[in-house]
Amino acid sequence: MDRRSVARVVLVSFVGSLFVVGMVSGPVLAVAPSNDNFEANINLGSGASGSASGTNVDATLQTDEPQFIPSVQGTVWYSWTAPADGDVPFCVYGVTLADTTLAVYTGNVLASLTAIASNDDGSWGMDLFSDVTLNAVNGTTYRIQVGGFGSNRGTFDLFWGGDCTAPAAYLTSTKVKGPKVEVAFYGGDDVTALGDLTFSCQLDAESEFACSSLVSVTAPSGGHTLRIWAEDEAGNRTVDTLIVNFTIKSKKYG
Ligand SMILES: [Ca+2]
Ligand SMILES: [Ca+2]
Ligand SMILES: [Ca+2]
Repeated sequence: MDRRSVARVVLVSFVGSLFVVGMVSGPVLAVAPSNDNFEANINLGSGASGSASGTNVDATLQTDEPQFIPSVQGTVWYSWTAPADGDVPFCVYGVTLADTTLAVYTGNVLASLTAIASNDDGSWGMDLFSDVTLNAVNGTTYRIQVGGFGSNRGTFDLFWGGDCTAPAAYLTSTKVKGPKVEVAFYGGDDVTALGDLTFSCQLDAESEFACSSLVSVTAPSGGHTLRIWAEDEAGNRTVDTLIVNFTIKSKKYG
């Protein structure tokens, strides 16, 4: 066998081996996010505010990993160092991740972390996303654990240091009295104190007006819609409009 033939045999054997390796390895294996493990956390730096996009697809729980509720699964990790003393909100919103969890710890060893704050479903609203407010201490490094509730996996956005989201407006009661309707409502927000929220109302297609609970409007007989929005101190406005449908029945008010 001349040198060229030997080279050809070697090449064919090598390609054959690759093929066999390919056959043996079978389907593409799941690849966990780079920050699946606590020790490989992504450093967010020490900015007073910021955001990061991530995923917990194929993320796992480690041995000795803290779960603030047993349903915390599929976790990924971040670190952030406080640039000053003070309250700093952190929130995580799912993009394709339907039900998030969020917990913050201090410490350098997974098995002996100190829990600082945690949340499953937003403390200010009624969604499945998560937010906490850290009473941050200048120079302290916080370990941030983003997870999925149970089997929930997907992509998410993590925010800190700002007013994370728009407030929500909720209905308490609706009372029709003759030509008037009285609507009681309240708001919820992640940062702004409830007493500092402002509200706008709109009857049917008329102009918006500043309002507060209890709002009373007069309308002719027939069906009507009152729309209500809340606004927080950062100017975020309710995404899901509170819609109150009512009917003025008395003909003498028509
Ligand atoms: Ca993990
Ligand atoms: Ca949740
Ligand atoms: Ca807000």
